[in-house]
Amino acid sequence: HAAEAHRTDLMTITRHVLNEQTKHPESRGDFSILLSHIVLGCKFVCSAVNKAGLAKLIGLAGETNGEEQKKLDVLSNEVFIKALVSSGRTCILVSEEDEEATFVVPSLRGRYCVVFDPLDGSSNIDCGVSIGTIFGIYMVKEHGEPSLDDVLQPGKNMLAAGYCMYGSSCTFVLSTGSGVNGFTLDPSLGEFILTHPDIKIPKKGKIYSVNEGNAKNWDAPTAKYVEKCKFPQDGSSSKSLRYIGSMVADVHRTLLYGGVFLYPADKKSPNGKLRVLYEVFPMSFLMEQAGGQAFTGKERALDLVPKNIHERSPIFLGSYDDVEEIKALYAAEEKKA
Ligand code: P6P
Repeated sequence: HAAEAHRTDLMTITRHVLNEQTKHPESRGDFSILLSHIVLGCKFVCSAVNKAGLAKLIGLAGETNGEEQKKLDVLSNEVFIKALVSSGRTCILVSEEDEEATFVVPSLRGRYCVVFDPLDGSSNIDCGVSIGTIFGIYMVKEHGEPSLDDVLQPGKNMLAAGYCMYGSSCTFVLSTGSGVNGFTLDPSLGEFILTHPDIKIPKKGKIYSVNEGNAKNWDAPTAKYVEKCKFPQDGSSSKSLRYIGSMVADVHRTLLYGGVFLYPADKKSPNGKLRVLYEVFPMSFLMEQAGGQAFTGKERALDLVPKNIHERSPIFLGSYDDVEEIKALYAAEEKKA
């Protein structure tokens, strides 16, 4: 009967969020409405990505912010901006695709600020590697006109964060501050169904995930840690290297299987490559909510206060014990300095 009940008791993402909202009686359902618009955007991108190869949607759409843009990037960004503005629940939007933040017109303004990368890892579209949408949600600070201050908040102030991975299936992973849950799109229903309740990352893992091609530019603690993964001195077996080069895919594997994902600083890019607001913060938020942790090389990632909306930061995230080892190596280096 349990299996039967389970099959007929469809826990959709909408129902799940409504259940969560009961913990916040003060909310007027605004968050659920906002989330339903993010989910709508993800459903659109999922279908567009799946058709990309056929519809020849891909192709270069010119250069901006230093990276080649594929049409799907631009399309996805427009869909999310329009969905979020029309939700009537947002007031500032920051997108990886837009140099400037979007300030919503007063008539459609709400209390939430959304930071997002509409299609992270898009350089992988052509070869069929999983890519994804990453987002974080802040509450606007109580004051008059919305300003960039409302989005230049430390990641620990986020109310919610998540990603949607477009791969063999479409998986939506979300935390609203009380744990992490995973939902899988059932295309026949057009609904995300709860498939990974209360995800917890293993305390220690056997996988490390980093672009070894940057090894010549790493600082000493990172170099030492990776060396330790490959040639453990304590007789333990070496770790496996898994690196997909698409953050959502690498982080999703880390969340489910354990281990650690690193995008360190290096001599060429002293702040690493990944963006604070819509890559580092949401993934760090999820890792902490799943019992893991996230470190920048200097501090807890969620304590960082960004100074500009496209700021980058080094990031070490994943299983609690693995990140502890990295923190110890940086602390030892600090002592020498
Ligand atoms: P690298 C993809 O372009 C991305 O922004 C992330 O999704 C990914 O983790 C990272 O860059 C990969 O960077 O330098 O290893 O190719």
